[in-house]
Amino acid sequence: MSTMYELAKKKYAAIGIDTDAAIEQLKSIPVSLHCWQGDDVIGFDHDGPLTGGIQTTGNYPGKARTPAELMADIDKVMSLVPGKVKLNLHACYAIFEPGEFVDRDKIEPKHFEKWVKFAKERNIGIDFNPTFFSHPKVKNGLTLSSPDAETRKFWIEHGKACIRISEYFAKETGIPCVMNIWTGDGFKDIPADRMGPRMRYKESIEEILKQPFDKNLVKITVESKVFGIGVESFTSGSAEFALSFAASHDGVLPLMDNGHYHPTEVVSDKIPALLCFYPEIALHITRGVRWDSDHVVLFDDETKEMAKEIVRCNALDRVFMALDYFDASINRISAWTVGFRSWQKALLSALCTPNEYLKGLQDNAEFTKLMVMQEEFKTLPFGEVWAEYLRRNGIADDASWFEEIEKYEKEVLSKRA
Ligand code: RNT
Ligand code: ZN
Repeated sequence: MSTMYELAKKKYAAIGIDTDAAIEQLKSIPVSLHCWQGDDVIGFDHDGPLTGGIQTTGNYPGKARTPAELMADIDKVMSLVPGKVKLNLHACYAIFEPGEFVDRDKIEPKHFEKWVKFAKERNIGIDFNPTFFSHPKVKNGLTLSSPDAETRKFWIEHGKACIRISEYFAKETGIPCVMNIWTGDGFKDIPADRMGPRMRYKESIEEILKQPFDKNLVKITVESKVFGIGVESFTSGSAEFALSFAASHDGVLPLMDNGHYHPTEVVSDKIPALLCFYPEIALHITRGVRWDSDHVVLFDDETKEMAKEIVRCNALDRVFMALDYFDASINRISAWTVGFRSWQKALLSALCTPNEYLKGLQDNAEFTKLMVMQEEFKTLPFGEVWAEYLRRNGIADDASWFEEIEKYEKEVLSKRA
């Protein structure tokens, strides 16, 4: 054990923190790694661009073009991050046989067999997302909330197919699958009817939920969003809509993406509010810069605050954590790696915070001391605990991971011209 870590451990022990226990605990907590950082949210089931309320920017060379490339890239990331990975797939990442095409309302578990093999070989679980965007059947910007019955039907069938696939993932891997419903449905300009689309959205999700499934195996979540690119004035799946839907439907959980609120709202404050009511909740962890820009997650204040809330609410087993961002302007493997490591850092830092002691100060109204101590703890030698966590995960404890990426870029990514 390094002497530096030994010293850090003592410092933490003095404030009642067992850093060895924190390290052990974090090792077993799954965090979902989004496959879509690897190819700018394109997938394999269509040739067109990304459309429907989200946007990637940048044209950094080397994006994955095939399932084999994407899997190799995910492997590279997994070799550079500590902690327990779960794989997050989107329906548009279905893998067809050469010459085969199956539309989204008809996809089956067999189109994800290769992903299941990939997950099983790595002993990881899979989360899933129906893809309600980048498709010709998005009619006038609407899917499940469209006034056109045929359009709604197509997307309802897609949702049901995705529940069947999610259940297949859970059964095959032995790990429950979180299936998240997000649509970009909305309007660019002021609508004349706000309730109609929302009633249709509600009824459509209810139709999807008629697909029988085991609620212990598949966790359905509904993700809200305040606005999107091209849907600045109205979204069907607003925050109130998603929360109320989850609250009133058995087995449905709310999913909060921290890029999906007004810029002065913080998800860290919403986490404990929802935990008062829901047995489980889900998160998309991202970094919005002025808008839902999906920048790479960093070890910044709000990221730390979200992790702190999960830990101090004793809710690590009640919050499904998934990364969700896509930066196409920098090396994608690096984007993935930095984001995953940042969230791991935030969790470890939260586990190394004397939360009970600080709560005590708050309850005793010792607000001066609370501020003083919170500031004191910020400069504890956390870097040494993080380095030890990396070592115990078999990961280099310095920045050499980036050299690996530079090498991979030279040898693999640069050849994908
Ligand atoms: C979009 C939502 C959604 C997507 C993924 C790809 O704003 O955050 O979660 O990012 O489904
Ligand atoms: Zn999201």
